[in-house]
Amino acid sequence: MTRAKILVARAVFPETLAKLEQHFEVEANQSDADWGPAELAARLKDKSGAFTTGTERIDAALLAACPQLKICANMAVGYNNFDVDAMTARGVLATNAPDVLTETTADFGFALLMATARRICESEHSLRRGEWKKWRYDMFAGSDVHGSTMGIIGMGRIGQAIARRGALGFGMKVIYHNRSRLAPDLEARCGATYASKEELLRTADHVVLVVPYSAASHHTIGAAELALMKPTATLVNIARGGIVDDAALAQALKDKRIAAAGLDVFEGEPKVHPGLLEVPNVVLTPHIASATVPTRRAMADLAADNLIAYLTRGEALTPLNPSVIGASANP
Ligand code: 8YV
Repeated sequence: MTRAKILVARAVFPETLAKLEQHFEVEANQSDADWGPAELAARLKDKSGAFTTGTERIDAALLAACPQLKICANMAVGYNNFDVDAMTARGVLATNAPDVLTETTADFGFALLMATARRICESEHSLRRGEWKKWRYDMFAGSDVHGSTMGIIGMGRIGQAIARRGALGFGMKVIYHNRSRLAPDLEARCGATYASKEELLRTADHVVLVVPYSAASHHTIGAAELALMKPTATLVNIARGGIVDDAALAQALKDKRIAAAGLDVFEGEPKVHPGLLEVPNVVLTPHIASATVPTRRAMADLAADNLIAYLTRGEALTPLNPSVIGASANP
């Protein structure tokens, strides 16, 4: 039996490659070379499957050049790099990697919130620069996390996991805003109450963004929203670049319009808005919210298992466009 050909578009754990090689003829990118869209399309031309991360754009132009393609498995829960409608139209299955990263990503969201509110990075940088000569009553005095009000925008699995940490572990009042309101029992389990976006921005001491990126959520936080926030408030973005207008945020931080921000994602990353690099009251991390070894392994395994399940059995574990299964002439 001939084995299906797949492309692994980025460097992955050697164990992930070995697992895929048991089932497929694999072209890998273990040197993690930067393939632009044209090279990605050229390499995918004769492949049935693609193992992608959040950085590879799968759109109508690429799909038109890759007629053999049947599945793209994303090693990420977010899938704004996929044009799912175009994939569905072409009969290409899209899968993501939900659930396995929920708790790890929520841990990181909380860590970023703590680091931001308690000025951990700013004070550490100052210490390293040799500026700690004596103690002072107001030295790096930040804002409290326990007992404060946390406003979460985007109340999916990760938002809910952050809410539970805040309500149960830190005695926070948790309010949230989401496209649709959670069922009352779920709200109770998260210790969270629904608020309008405006009410949330006006009243929260800490605003945490966990909303998926789409055209509708572009610049969920811009100058107008920042102007509604308390001057003592912090803002944390672990969602996607583009959810925040980074230029407006850099200006708000410079003007001390809000106290501080913690950012794991950026518009146009890995580029970071220069204004954000200039201000001290921001914690910047390079998109690592899901980066623990066990979680990254679980994400890679899930993406690999989706490829194996679909290309060998016509099944999928976490499909985004399940209508394609069965409808596709030759899974
Ligand atoms: C990924 C993420 O590590 O899962 C997501 O949506 O943002 C991260 O966990 C990143 O997208 C690389 O695939």
